[in-house]
Amino acid sequence: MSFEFPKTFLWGGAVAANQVEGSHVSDGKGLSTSDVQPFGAMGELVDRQEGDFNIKDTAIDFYRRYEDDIELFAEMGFTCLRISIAWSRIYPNGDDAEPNEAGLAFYDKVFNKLQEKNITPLVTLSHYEMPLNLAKQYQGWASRDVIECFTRYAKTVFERFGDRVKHWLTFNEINVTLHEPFTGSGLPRDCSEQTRYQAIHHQLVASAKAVKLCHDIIPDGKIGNMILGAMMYPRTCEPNDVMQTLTQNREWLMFGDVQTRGYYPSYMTRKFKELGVELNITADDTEALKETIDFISFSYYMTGCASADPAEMANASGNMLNMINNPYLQASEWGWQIDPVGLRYLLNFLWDRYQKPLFIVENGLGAKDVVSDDGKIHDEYRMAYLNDHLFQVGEAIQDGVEVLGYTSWGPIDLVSASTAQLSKRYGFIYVDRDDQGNGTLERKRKESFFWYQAVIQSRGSALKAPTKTKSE
Ligand code: BGP
Repeated sequence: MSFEFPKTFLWGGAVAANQVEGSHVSDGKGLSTSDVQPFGAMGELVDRQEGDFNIKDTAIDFYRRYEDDIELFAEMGFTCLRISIAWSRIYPNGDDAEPNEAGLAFYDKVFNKLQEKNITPLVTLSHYEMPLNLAKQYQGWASRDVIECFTRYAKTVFERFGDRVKHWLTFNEINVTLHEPFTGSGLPRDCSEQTRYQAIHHQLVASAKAVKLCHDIIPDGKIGNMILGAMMYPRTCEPNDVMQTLTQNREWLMFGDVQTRGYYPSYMTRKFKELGVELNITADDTEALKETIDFISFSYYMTGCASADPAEMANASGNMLNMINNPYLQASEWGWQIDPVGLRYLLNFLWDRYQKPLFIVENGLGAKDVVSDDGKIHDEYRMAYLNDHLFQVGEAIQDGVEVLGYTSWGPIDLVSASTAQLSKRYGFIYVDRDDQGNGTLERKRKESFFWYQAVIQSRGSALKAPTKTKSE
């Protein structure tokens, strides 16, 4: 590709606290909702007993190894690292009057290290976790009181880190409550639509309030939302399939619509009516929602198809979502359908709809890597996947879309959010640890490490016209 990405384009990777840090009760941290999900977001919850194994308790030990890991990211040429703050490190119970200084001190060290390496932090306030106490005592986000707990937390971290952190995101994949209510909102899986949408409403209000706080406390800061970008295509061109596709896409677009426009889109009125949902929206909520985000961020792993035919929908699957397979696409080992062109399509679609800068904050291939006899990890399938996706990002930029940056998911192997496996590897850096927790935790550069380094160094001009992926 002869095209060079803009000089300001941010290149890097993305991780989440509960999937990398470990040290789940160190230095005053409280238990989080993630700490009681040993089988991942799609598994059952457990009441923790002393001695129970949860791979996230140690994860990849980023809590103690962050300096070396950041050195490796810097060696690859990262200009950006997306991390999340574990809310329960700062407010162990969520409703504490005072923050936990040791938790704040940890992130001080991380941000100082990033500053030393000239890596711009992009920080998510809540990535698939909240203090467990809030889920247990308050029914999670179903409670309006949690808005205040969250804004207290947001204010604390903006005031403490605002001098070094200028880029923020509110809730990771804010639409996830529709699919995994405990992961998204601390709610039971079988909660009613009324509870689920009220919790979502509270999150949208909390997000808007955090946006306002960020604007007030960090005047040169930028804050965005984060959506699971699950673009659906019609399974056929039969008009009812096309209409069904619009309906399903609106399930996630609704979040971006509220967060960019400051009010609910009109199509939700009918939807709420049909679901029998009556939201409690106060005058203060309506006012708060008016504070809109500065940019839109999203994760992108796959696309799927929608159909108006219930028999077709019965075969739907896909990462926590209801998607029919697209016969034109191949899938990863975990069945996630690989669609690089869909990323260009989504970028254009969001740009046309919102005219706000976009940031791809997750994208990557989970695969079972093998350490070869030569001691190396030849992950050519990952390079092919990322090459093809980044190539399409370049195309979108040439289409005129404003793209702020790209942080690949899991630049270092980490624990899977959906399945809690470590063997579902995304990294440029291999971590010696298996799903049972065996291994030295030693880090090793994969072949893709040097590939990504070259791509960043060339500002994308080293990318090649699309190649084939592992599954082909
Ligand atoms: C997104 C989550 C991430 C991450 C990623 C990959 O939905 O925001 O936390 O884990 O998906 O998914 P998984 O880890 O299940 O492979």
